[in-house]
Amino acid sequence: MKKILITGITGQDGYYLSKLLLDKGYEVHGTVRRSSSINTERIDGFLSEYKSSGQFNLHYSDLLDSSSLNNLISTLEPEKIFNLAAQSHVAVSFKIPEFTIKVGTIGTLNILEAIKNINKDIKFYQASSSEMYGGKFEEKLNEDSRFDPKSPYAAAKVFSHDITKVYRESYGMFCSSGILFNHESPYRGETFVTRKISRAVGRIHMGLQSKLTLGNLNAKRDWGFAGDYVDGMYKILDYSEPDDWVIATGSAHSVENFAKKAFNLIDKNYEDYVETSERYIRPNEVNYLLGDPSKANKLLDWKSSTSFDDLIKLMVESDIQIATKEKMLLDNGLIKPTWENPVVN
Ligand code: NAP
Ligand code: G4F
Repeated sequence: MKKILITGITGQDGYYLSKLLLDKGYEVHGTVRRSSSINTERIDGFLSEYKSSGQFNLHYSDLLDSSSLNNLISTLEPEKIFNLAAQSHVAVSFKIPEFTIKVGTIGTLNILEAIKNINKDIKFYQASSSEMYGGKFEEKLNEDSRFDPKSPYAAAKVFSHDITKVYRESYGMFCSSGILFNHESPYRGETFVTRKISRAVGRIHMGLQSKLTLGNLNAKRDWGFAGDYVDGMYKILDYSEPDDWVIATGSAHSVENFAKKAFNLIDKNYEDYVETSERYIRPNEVNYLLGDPSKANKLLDWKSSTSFDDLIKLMVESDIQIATKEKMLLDNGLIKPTWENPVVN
């Protein structure tokens, strides 16, 4: 069975990519960080489903621990490595810049060095980001557009994007970057804006929350479905040549529009519930991100297949189910009431 290593397997994309690869018959290995509480919630289902077959395996590591990465890569010699690990929250990157930058730069370098020294045939995928563009102008962004990072997170991603290209060109290694625009799902972290909204809509629907506090409602993003985007990641490493690829839908919407549509699904007017606070305004805002995925459409035969409205519906319906369970546990005194708005960023 062909082996794949995924860093950041416990995250949103780690879940969807694992699912795709397990369905294709790969032996999936992922790195997890030690934490004081269990952080494998998204992938626990795979752990039990593939326990006896050994098709799904987790290993302790950290992108900043080159010894564990070297041991793991030399022991497994995977066919491909998907580097999804990052401190991926842009607002948080202003609060913990040193950690965000170390993981987002040295972390990537550690893997590239390990591949170079252990087996140059291992294919490498770098999770680059549309944040690298900075979003100052209302333009469609492609693989040749200029980077203008606006946060420690984005600056680190630019470094990793560039160093991936350096290893590709210097050592003939198969190193590709997917410049992914925002992608969301019911598995999205609760402090990213789309999930923060869908979670609040679910809780408001069940009478568990009364207000939703957001930051910049005018920011626009090209939002797609994570399940579609991991297919793009797979196709990027399956292509004949290593390269850089934009993965996006080609449409941008405002945060306000996302909120309006999400509240419409529970027959409520968002203006009655959404308030704004300076607390969620970033030191430097990325106002507008719109991707041009023509190259991936044409050469990878990849396209986003979930509409904006369907994505919102998927997320809201899932969060109504979660809020329904939460209410039942609360009503039976099995959990304590949480504070009104359970998310911090
Ligand atoms: P996510 O849900 O935040 O997952 C991030 C993953 O990285 C988690 O598994 C996390 O582990 C792990 N991680 C963090 N620091 C680490 C470290 N020092 N060593 C090893 N692992 C570490 O992010 P995502 O949405 O799945 O995104 C996946 C990747 O794509 C990230 O690199 C992100 O920056 C990039 N990206 C995402 C988007 C998007 O819209 N989702 C768009 C473009 C690019 P814990 O669970 O232990 O925290
Ligand atoms: O959901 P966000 O936090 O995502 P952001 O900053 O675009 O970053 C995400 O997408 C990137 C790809 O472009 C990834 F690389 C990155 O790892 C991450 O997955 O914020 C989206 C927009 C921002 O303009 C933000 O200012 O929503 C605005 N916003 C308004 N109110 C808010 C809020 N964002 C958050 N997180 N929380 C709010 O209350």
